[in-house]
Amino acid sequence: AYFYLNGESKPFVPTQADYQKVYDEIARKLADETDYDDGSYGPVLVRLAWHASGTYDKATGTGGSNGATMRFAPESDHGANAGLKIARDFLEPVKAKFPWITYSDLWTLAGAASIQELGGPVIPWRPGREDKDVAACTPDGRLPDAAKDQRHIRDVFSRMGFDDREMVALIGAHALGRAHTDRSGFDGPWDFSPTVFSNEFFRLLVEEKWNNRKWNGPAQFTDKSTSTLMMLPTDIALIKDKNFKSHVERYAKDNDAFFKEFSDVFVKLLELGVPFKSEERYSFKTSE
Ligand code: ZEM
Repeated sequence: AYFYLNGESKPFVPTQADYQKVYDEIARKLADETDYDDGSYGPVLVRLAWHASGTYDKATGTGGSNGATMRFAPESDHGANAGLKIARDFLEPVKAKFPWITYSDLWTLAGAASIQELGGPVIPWRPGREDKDVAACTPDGRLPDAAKDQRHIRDVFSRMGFDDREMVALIGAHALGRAHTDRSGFDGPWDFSPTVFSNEFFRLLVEEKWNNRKWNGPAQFTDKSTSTLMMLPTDIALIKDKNFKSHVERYAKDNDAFFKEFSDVFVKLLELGVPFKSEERYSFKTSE
């Protein structure tokens, strides 16, 4: 990535230290701007990184984080991407401050930074994505539909190249954030600490009793103890399916295993379809 700074003839080649500055700027904004949802933009940034990457199709090599085509309609208007303008807008001042970084590197770096800043594992990250134009937008329907079952989860995630264990680990990101009726139609947080990355989602899945919520919205589940939490039909599919459930139970018991396996699979997600020139990944320093 060469970037000519104003008036300078030397190409600017960013180093790990330059990317750490971008990380630090995102971390600073996360700490300062607490006027959102449960006090953090982190969850919606994780979702942006995931939706930018999860369009990947192994068979055709199309989609994925390379390109940042969600900047453009029609992709920005896909139903699954409702609400993600908030995350893209949050990152605009970071892009303005570090104009040499591509949007596709910035969005994925912000996802990695948010996982770390919210108490999750280190997410080794490498640069090299390039932004593409509107013609590279992916067709609608590549991201999963929460109303469906385990067959749909396997269809969508195996198209990206993931196995059962990786699918369960990835969906463990639902420890973070919440659903919004004006975005997906679903409503509520998955756990009691939606701004802390942990295995709480898995613990609640196995330890709590989940009933159908009686309401006017789409079919979702609510916890018997407090009726304040929610699970999507696809989340409940993780305990209905025998093989998925074995991983849910393992992660519920072993947070270290979850952190390790989540980090590996999130790295893989953010890199799907990217023609990297370098093997080297950077492990960013988490802020205090
Ligand atoms: Zn989610 N996700 N997701 N997810 N997701 C939502 C929110 C968040 C599915 C899904 O339909 C939904 C993964 C997998 C899957 C996050 C991260 C990751 C919401 C609520 C829905 C409906 C949106 C709203 O209303 O704001 C389905 C069906 C999935 C697979 C079967 C994976 C993989 C993720 C990351 C690795 C995060 C962090 C959120 C919370 C966003 C927020 O704004 O708080």
